[in-house]
Amino acid sequence: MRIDIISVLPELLESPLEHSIMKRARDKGLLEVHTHALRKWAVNKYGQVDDYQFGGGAGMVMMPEPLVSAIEELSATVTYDEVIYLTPDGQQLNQGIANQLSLKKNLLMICGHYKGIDERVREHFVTKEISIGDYVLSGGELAAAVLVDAIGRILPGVLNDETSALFDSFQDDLLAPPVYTRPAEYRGWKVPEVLLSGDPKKVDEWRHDQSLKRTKERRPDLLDED
Ligand code: 6GU
Repeated sequence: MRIDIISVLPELLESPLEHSIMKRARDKGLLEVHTHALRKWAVNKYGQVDDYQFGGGAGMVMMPEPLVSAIEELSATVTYDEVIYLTPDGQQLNQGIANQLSLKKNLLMICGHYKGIDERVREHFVTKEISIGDYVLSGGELAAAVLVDAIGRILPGVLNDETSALFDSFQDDLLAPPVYTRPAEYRGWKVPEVLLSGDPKKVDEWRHDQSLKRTKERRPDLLDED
């Protein structure tokens, strides 16, 4: 998969996508991420990409010209399956959306800043708008990093057995069960007996029960969705 990201602050995106599982995905050639500084398409030599909003009010708006120039230049060599704008008023990201997007070949992401981007770019170029939750971030970059991570880690071949996504919280609409490692007893606190039993069927049953219990207690909304 190839992901291109347009941003006024591409530096903000780089570090989170250069380590751990994202690094592995990129090193294996399964995920290609290209960041693009919007200022490259600025309207003047001062690097201007934003302006005051019509109608008045505090806060700048990202101008259409730099964004459209960037989108059109990138689209000349790559055919994007989706042009995604990261915005707090978008559809809230969940595992299902990440799963769907992980099946695409090329994605273009646009990070907003200030008051956001000119509405005409949303109307004419953006095909999907995504938020990562009901709170406001200072820009779309961290949200884009979250989205790339959520997509990148489930690309076929990225995770191995040890890091398998199959048992993640949300992958089956249930929260993950509790996990334990050595020592089997620490300060008198014991690991549940069943996990030491060596009986894989019993372990699976226990984990499923724990997942259900945890989901009922913490996220009952996940159980009555369908
Ligand atoms: Cl995608 N952008 C910003 N600026 N804030 C957010 C967000 C996105 N998702 C939640 N809060």
